[in-house]
Amino acid sequence: PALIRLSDYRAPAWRVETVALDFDLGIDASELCARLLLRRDPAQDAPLRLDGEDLQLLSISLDGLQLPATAYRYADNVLEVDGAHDGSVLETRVRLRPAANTALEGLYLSGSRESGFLLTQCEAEGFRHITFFPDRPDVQARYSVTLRADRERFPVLLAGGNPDGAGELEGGRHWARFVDPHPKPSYLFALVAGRLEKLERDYVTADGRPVQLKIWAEADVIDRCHYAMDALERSMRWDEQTYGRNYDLDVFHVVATNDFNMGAMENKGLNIFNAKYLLADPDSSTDEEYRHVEAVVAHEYFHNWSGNRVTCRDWFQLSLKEGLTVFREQSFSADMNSAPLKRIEDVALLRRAQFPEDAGPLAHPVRPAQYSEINNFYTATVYEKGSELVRMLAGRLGRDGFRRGMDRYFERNDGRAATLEDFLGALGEANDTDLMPYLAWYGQAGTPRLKARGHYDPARREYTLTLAQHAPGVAGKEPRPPLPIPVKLALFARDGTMLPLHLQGAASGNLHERVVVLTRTEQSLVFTDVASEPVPSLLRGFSAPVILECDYTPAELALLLGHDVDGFNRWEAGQQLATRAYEDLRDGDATHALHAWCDALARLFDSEAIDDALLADLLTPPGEIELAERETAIDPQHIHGLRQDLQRHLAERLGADALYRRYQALAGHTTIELDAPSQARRRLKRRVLELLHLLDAEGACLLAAAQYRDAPGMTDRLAALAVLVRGHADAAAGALLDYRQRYADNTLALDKWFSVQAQMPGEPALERVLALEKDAAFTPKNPNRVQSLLGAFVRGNPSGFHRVDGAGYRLLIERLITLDSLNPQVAARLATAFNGWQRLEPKRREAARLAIAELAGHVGLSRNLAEIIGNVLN
Ligand code: B3K
Ligand code: ZN
Repeated sequence: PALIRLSDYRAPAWRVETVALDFDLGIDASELCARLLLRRDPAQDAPLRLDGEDLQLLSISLDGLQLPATAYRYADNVLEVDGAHDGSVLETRVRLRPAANTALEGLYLSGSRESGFLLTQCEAEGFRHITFFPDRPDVQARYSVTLRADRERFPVLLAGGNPDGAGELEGGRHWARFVDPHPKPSYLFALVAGRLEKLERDYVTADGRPVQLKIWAEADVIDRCHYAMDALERSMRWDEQTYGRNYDLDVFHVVATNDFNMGAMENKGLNIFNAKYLLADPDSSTDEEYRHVEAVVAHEYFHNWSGNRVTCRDWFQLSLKEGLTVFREQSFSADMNSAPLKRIEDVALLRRAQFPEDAGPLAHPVRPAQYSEINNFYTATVYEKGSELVRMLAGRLGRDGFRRGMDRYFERNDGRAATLEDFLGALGEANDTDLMPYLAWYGQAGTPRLKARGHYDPARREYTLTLAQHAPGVAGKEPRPPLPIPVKLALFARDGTMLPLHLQGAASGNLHERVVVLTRTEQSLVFTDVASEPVPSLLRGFSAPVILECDYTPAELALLLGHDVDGFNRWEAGQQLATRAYEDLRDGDATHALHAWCDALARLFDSEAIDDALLADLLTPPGEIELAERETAIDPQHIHGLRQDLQRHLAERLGADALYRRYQALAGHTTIELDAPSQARRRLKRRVLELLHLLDAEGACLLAAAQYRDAPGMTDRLAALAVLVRGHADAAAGALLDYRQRYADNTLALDKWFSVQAQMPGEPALERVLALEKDAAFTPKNPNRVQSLLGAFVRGNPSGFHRVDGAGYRLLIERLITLDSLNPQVAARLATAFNGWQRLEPKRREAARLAIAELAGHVGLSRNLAEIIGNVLN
């Protein structure tokens, strides 16, 4: 398939000034008349070409005259029209088939024909499935949308923009019109029609605009939208206070659907959410899910400025809106909750999802240079690494400087389709500094490595820290120029206190922490007046998305784990120490790190001073995916076993008595409250129960069964269920049966029932997945359900999926073929589970290669799946 390249970008030859859409909505067939006022770029003489995929064209006219068949051609997803000029009005009528649309892109049906509703999804290129249009983000038009439908079947009619009239029609039909005063790209168009209930709240923006906030959902779940409404209000206030950004329409609609390809969508004035990220109540949502709802509500709301008011010139600039908006959401969540815990969670995600992506055949720069299918580039790299790049810039400019830069960026690019150069340019100019060197970060794939080594000279009381950066190797490419890498650092004395920093050549001051921006391949920093050999705490708060290599001794890491005041780096020291401990066990030749890790955690376990949630995180070693990243002949089952051993050692060191005591103390406080201490207690309780299970499976399963039975909310219930299922406990069957019945009508809760089983470790998982596919509630047509069963298995269960007999791989390719014919986006995402197969141990590698090659040879794969498989194989 053809590759689209950034270097081929040309401004559009034709733009659309206004567009009037007139829909006649029906489940099986909908008709749409689109009237486009066209503007021509006088400098280009290209004919009028509009995108349109699988559209049934009913009629076409130009400037009021029906066009003869000789005056236009529709082939290969392009409609070419003769005779148009600047100011022409093109009118097309098309017929759409929403109920037959299983790809969930364009106009489609959510739920059943009887009670479901119609909705649209246009990003990235879905609008061309709705009508003929220059479907690219640098064409921004003013929309007016009229919806007509049967009143009884479609009582609620919504589109983006402000309401502009509604009324009755003959034959039990009605209409509603919406006009959006803000020009927008086609990917932000949306409509919703059907039977929905709403929650409403009045809001007044800081600049005095009254806004009606309306959250819509099907009747049975509308009561679970209150938390989202609160989160929305918090997000709006925060963006006013932090960035001075106000909402800009009279209404803000948010709609929940069970049938959605991703998390949510920021359509102008009409956000559409996967119900998973909008509904929350204590009986069906975990604490983590509450946090996700808050984060995604904020993310989509923040897009109103970072994405909608200022959009992307082309899809290569996707991170301009996504990386920036993830960063804004992360800052918001840090302000609303615990900043260090949020940072830990985000970096853990980066390492689990983005680092492996960046280290394998699917690696791409934050600004890719080419793609075949843009939907394949909504990746952890564009989102999460993109956010890390913005974080570096924000750190570089400081709070006020970053705000100044963002004000400049919004002001200068409002209503425009911008590029990453526009972003760096505005931030830099507002601060009289050149940020263009950071562009290099956007253009190269791979995670850079940072090597640190320290040398202490007691006679001169000098400590020299040498930092060297290594770009990830790319065969046949010239060496890359060095990147700017901000390194936030501190020095610790051996008693755990922080030393004042006297950095040679830098302005003095009694600083205990500073940021040094590395700009060369290798740089040495000399600290003077250092009384004794220090322990450096580097990259504090994860100040740059790199892999740090520093040859700490286990005792030094234990010191940071015990004393670092940067919550993130404290956790980080523990992670590194745990990784060393893991290697001790793997290589079987030493136990220094293992003892240091267990001892340090045992001390913290008894200390009163530490927050329960942070303690829970400290007691958790890096996950199996992260541990695998460090190996070259990966055997996921072996890694699973070693990691279990590692945790068993820790549990033994903490001791059964202490663990039981702690569990009982935490269990005594069980509530469903969402305040931070209550959430923290639940998190630690879960962790303690898991550790207990490794020491005393029988005893822990009794506790888990009781916890399952008596749980006041989902966090405790699911934690208990997971311990039973993962421990292959006898009591698991009863609890699973109970859960299945209890939540028979609760789609989101049932998803977790599928996931928890798909993640049972080891060989038995595959048979369980096959059995669960036969459950009446399983359907390949619902993305959440597919994700909860197959996604959880292939991407969240390495020891279950990577069977040595290759059965996991064969299952995946069979399912991919079915899924691809229904929903290419879902299939392509699932296929990324093959990433990294080249580093499996030989047996599994060969089994994986055979399976992937078979799939690659299959005819008729979608462009989405073909691109992923093609890249994975290379
Ligand atoms: N912008 C959407 C993602 C669209 C994905 C298209 N395949 C959600 C978000 O990032 O906010
Ligand atoms: Zn986004």
